[in-house]
Amino acid sequence: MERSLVLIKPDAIQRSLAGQIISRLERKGLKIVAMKMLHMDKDLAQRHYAIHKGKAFFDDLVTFITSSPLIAIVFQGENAVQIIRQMMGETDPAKALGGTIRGDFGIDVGHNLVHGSDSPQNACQEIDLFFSAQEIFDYDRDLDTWVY
Ligand code: IDP
Ligand code: MG
Repeated sequence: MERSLVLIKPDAIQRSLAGQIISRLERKGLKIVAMKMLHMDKDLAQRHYAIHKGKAFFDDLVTFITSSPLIAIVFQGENAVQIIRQMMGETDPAKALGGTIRGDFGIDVGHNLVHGSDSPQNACQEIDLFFSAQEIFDYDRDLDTWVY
């Protein structure tokens, strides 16, 4: 079953939107298999966003993501990566459709509330940055009979 790394970013925590964002993903049927609150340090931020190194917004991005604690979650489900990207909406909240997390709650591209992995392969690498194997839970939910 596919997994995706979701970060409830510092702006979402500061604005008390964590519960609503997690709830949306949970209600979709996605299963939480790992979760922790942490304050990202510069090293982890630079590794997580390594692909953006050299871009104009990189320094601001690292400053923002390390500015305050966040919640890291591994969600599991069929097509979890694509489903979460759709539910997040476009990177720029000004362009994200209503009904998406960024479309409903955000305004500025630098404060877009949530991260979700963009491919199953990147999801595996990102999950490894945040969680050890022992921190990821393998368990059954009775309701999966009704989700799938
Ligand atoms: P994504 O989060 O939708 O995958 P990416 O292109 O991977 O978007 O960019 C990573 C993060 O970098 C974005 O979520 C956003 O926080 C930030 N970012 C992207 N483009 C800009 C920009 O033009 N200005 C400021 N921040 C940006
Ligand atoms: Mg991305």
